[in-house]
Amino acid sequence: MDCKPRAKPILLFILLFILSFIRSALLTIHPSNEVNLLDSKASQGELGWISYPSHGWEEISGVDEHYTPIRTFQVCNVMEYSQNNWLRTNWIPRQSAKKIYVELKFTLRDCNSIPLVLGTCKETFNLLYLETDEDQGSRFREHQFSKIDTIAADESFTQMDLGDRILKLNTEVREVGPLTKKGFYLAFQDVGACVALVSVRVYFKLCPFIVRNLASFPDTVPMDSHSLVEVKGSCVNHSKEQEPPRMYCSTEGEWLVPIGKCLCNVGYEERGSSCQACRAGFYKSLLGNVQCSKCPPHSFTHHEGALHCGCEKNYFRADGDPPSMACTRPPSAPRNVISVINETSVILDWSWPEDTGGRKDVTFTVLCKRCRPGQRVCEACRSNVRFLPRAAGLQNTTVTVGDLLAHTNYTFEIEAQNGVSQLAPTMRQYAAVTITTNQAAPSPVTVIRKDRTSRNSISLSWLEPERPNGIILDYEVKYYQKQEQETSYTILRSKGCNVTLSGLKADTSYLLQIRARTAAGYGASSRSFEFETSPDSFSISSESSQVVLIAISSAAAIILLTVLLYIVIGRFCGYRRSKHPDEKRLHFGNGHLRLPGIRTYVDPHTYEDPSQAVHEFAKELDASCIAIDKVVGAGEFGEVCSGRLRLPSKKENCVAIKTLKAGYTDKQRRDFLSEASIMGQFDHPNIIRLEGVVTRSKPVMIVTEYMENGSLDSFLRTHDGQFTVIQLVGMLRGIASGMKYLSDMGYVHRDLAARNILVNSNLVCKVSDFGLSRVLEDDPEAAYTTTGGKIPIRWTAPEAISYRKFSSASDAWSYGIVMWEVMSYGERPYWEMSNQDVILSIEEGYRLPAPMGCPVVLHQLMLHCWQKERSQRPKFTDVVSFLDKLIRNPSSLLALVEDIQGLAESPGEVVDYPMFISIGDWLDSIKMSQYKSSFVAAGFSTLDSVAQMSIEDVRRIGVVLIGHQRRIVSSIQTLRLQLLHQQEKGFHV
Ligand code: ACK
Repeated sequence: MDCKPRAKPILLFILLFILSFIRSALLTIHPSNEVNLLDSKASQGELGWISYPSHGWEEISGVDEHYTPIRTFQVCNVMEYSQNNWLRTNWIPRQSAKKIYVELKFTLRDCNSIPLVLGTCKETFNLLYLETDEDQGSRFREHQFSKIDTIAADESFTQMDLGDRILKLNTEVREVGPLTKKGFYLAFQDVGACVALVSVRVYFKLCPFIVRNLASFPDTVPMDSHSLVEVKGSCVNHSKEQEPPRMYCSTEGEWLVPIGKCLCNVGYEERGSSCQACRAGFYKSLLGNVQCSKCPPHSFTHHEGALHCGCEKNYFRADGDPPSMACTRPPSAPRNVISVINETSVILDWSWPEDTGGRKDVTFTVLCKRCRPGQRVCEACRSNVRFLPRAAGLQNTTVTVGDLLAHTNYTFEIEAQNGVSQLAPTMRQYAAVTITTNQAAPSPVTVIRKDRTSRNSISLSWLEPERPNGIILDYEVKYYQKQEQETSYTILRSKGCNVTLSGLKADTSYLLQIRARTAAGYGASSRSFEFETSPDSFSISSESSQVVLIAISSAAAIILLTVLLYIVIGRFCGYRRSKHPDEKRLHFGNGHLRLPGIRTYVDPHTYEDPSQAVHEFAKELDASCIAIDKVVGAGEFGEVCSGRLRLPSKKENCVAIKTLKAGYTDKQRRDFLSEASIMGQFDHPNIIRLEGVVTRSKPVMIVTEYMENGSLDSFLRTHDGQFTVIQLVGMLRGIASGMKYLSDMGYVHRDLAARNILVNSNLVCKVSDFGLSRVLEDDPEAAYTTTGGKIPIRWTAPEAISYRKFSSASDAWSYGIVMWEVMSYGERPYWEMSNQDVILSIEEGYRLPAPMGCPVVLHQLMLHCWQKERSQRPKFTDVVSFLDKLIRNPSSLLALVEDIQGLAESPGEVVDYPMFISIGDWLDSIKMSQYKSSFVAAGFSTLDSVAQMSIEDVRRIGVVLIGHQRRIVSSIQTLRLQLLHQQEKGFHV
């Protein structure tokens, strides 16, 4: 609706009407909106008015009510009949007045108070006027005057009043208009009253000059009629019209209905009714009647009237930044860069910069440089290096870089950028990480051919993988009967592209998968191929059957002989190894390993002379190349120091030095050095690297790479809550990758725990602690079991505790515990529960609840690692690829265990573990029995009600210790998980 007053005169009229009622509240009435044309009081001398006849009105000097001298006129011919006394003012110029007001102040005597005047005395007089264009001097003609009104008194006075000098003054005002001539006279006609004219004031009304809404409106004379005068305002200095300013001048000399307004220019603010320049240190960038604002942080102005503030040194404003925004600067470098190398790709992950420069628009750019050995300057990477999701403008703190060259050094410079980075090229900072890629594993075998089939053997051949990515060391052929569904399988290794599977059942379907192995490890398995052996009734001619029979019998004899030989040799070797029944070899479920001879871990104890093993796997270092700086810890055999290793023609490296304390026995020396013999066999970015040993001088030393952040458990405890989930997963991925390598090598660690993981400055985690006897001796966590072994109970799988069945699957259990340690920032597994209670509750099915803030998927992976049936635990290769998927798809980590709603959709399976029956059982299981009565007293008497509890509830019922609160809350989360799972299965609690 168009509400402009011009367009809707009726509306305006109504508005004016209403406004006229409320004008005292809304409108300003100028106190001096009356302009005098005549004021008799102002004249000190004679007024010189004409009296006719001369004995009528007479001019007298007197005083007013404030005793100010005034000129008055009196007449009091009350005793005589036919009075007609005139008093005429001087000629009064009209000026701009259209309508005038005549204000008379007078006293009039009450006829009753004068004796003997009955019939002649009057109590009124007449007011008249005459308009002329010029002063007519003393010329006076009665009939030319027009009567304005008869004036009567409201009050009269008596003798007594006069005696008391009390004046009863009447005031009467009359309007006269419209006036058209240049001037006028007023006349007072007395017809027999006793009247004293104390003062005469003639004025007109004016709408006076005013500034309203920053527009000035000049003095305006109102109309003589009741219509309003529309007046246009002009904007005050330093302001601009927003909407044309207008007002209306009423006949009463009042300004009505302000419309439109002016706005102060930029750099100026409204002060009083003018626009004033902003003071120094303030600015105004917008047109409008807002106040000047203080310069935002890191900006200033030294002059007045500023439109915006300039930035301090080293602070900037980006193009789109509003003047109200603080000046900002480029962010500091990203922190805690970690790299997870996967063959020829690397996942980089980092933390947000400490200082974002004061901006929210931080993105990250990753620059890839390839560094050749010996060259000081690195060159930009080839353009075919792939960045996922991209190299520049990253909003998340992770990127995957693929298609790198194998065995090549790369440096990645990760720069945090914001909207002002371009403006300050010299202030830009980046974090750099240098990595060396591994070799890419071979691609899968895709073409397999069946060459020959018999009743119990199949000969196959295949083509080399399309991308071998290195020299193929051998192929692994895994096969099993189709109907047995992989529960029992056999693995063969073949150096060439063919193999014969023998000892098969006749007329049976077999499924088979092949994978190639290079120095980079195994490639992905081929898809499953299906083959069938020939049926029993396979018909052959009697002649040939004899030949076949002879051939079979001779083959059987040869096989029998071979088997016998194998058993004899095996026994002999077995005897030598029987000192270590927990042989560190891969276990393949029910399957069996054949064709050894490829590079696997060699147990140093199988050597006649263990020092021979040391020299085979560890480099002897000259003690003069090693400088010890300080002691960083204590090991079982002596001190652990940090220092530097400078090998001839190599650059100096920081190293850790484990020393063997003086006075050792031969056995201690052997055990000490066995760790080097084991470590020296490994070469993996997530396994602590052996630099060498010193055995030819004293002290005997083992020198390894230096890990700046020490052991993982204490590192996490001192950085509680400081990492992103992705960073924690990156660490776990590194550990899993190291463990995959160890399990592929056939090495079972047996003491995998956060205390045995070391962390370097890039947050890369490496598996360490490989001593043979260390599980028995070195580890303070190890305790004697009923079977006599010394075992770190909290980290060890039940079958290893019960009957010393150590395997990569028992390492997987320990890995689950390490996951729990990492996600809880170094919390002690099972808290203060005794070892015996841990064993019992694990046996009863209890599993550690998810630590606070732990993503559902990670807790499920933990639970998967803690499957009672060891064949059902994940292989490390599966763990690595699962964690890689999580890192690539961080949104999968968003659902926390607290976030119970997310569970239904979360990937993976909820592992089944037992339900508690009562609050007491539940609290007992987490060693929090002391709170039983607190729970019950607060009304939490069912598991359902406990599952609804928040951390506030836990605090409210009186759990004060933070550690206890944490334990109870994380256990409540697990309880919810269980309840949900039980409900899904239709159980009622
Ligand atoms: O937690 P830490 O500082 O890290 O204390 C233990 C201590 O020696 C006894 O094992 C530290 N340590 C062991 N190996 C290394 C290494 N390669 N680099 C740095 N510190 C190490 C460990």
